[in-house]
Amino acid sequence: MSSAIIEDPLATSVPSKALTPEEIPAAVQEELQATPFIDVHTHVFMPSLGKLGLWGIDELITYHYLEAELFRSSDISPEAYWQLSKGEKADAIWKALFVENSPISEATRGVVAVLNAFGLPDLAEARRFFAAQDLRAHVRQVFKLAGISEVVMTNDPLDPEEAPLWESGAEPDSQFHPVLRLDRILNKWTDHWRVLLAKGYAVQEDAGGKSASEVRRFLAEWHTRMRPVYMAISLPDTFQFPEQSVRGRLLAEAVLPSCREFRIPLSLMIGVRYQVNPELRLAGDGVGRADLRAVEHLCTSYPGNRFLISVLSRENQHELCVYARKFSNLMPFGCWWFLNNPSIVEEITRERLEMLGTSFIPQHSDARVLEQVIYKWRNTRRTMAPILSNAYNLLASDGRAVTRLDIRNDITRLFRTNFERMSE
Ligand code: HDL
Ligand code: ZN
Repeated sequence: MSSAIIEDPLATSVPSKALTPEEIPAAVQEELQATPFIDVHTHVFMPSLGKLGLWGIDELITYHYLEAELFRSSDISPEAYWQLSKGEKADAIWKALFVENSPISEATRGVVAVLNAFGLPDLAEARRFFAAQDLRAHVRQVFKLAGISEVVMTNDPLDPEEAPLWESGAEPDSQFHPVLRLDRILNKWTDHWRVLLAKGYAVQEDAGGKSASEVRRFLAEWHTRMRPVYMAISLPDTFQFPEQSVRGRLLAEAVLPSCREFRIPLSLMIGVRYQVNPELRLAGDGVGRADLRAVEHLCTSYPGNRFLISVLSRENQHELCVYARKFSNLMPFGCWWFLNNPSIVEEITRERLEMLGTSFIPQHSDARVLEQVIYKWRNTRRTMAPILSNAYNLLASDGRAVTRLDIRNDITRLFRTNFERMSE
């Protein structure tokens, strides 16, 4: 993990005098702005992974969040839409969501914010600008505009496009941390066990026999190759653990011991109802309330494992906070996917601060297109500022002086150290 780029607060002229209630909001804003964040879950890729990485205006506009919104504001059918080229898809979305209607949803406003960040007046100018960019220089500029020092990727060792790039030695990048994503193994074993078999792992269709130890060998080989900062899986709202299933067995006998061996967390993102509308493809997933007793069992039965957990249902958030109070090996993170909207982020973040203090990770971007980090982190800072100011004003009015150093240290813990310490 790269060291924090913020200078030692004590070495700067950060005053440790008590702030007045009137001074707190500005201090919070400034410290949020000055602290580079770690983005703990994204779908962006380091430049050495080539075309896997999505960036530029046509990718921004054809983000699956916007594709879902298109079909509510246009007569085009999904079937017709999928026949279009990337540029034609972007044109259709731009017309429906940005010209014929005001782009006031979270995802449409995000594109406006990115265009504004680069001073781009329209789609044509934006296309010319992005076409002229050198990717590596552009990444540095985008991270600077987003106020992030590094991102965590999502890397799939069974993706036929991505795996060969790692196997042929993709150049690592200190600003892009790899993650071993396990959905194809744990959720889609029947579709993928033969790929492992063909690679020389003695696995079986029922995941019996040596399958678990062979999956563990596979994970060890990819840990050596990729050096992931954690392993991750997305899970349905029906997720149960323990469970007499392939997923239950491979989690218990391969993934959890492997994470302990390599001293890296396991990230569980729970609550997806996959493909509730398959016509929308990547935009077709929904949300369901999960039974978090599976989390309770994992944290209780595997005290040597550390869990990064995000849940997709708003109704599960309070339970997750309560579980985090019971288990110090549980780190709640982010306001995931359908929750990443200011109205819900505020509710979730306030209850986390009230119940957990600064012992959680408030947000991740889940960015799929590079430049999305610019608006997703602008929005996070904008939503966080009044929440933190309110918390500090309550603290001050209850009798504890608040200094700028307190604020800086808390923000550093929330957006950097809580994550960095998960992999120590
Ligand atoms: O499984 C995941 O990591 C989710 O974040 C999905 O990628 C989802 O489609 C998404 O992009 N959410 O923001
Ligand atoms: Zn994601």
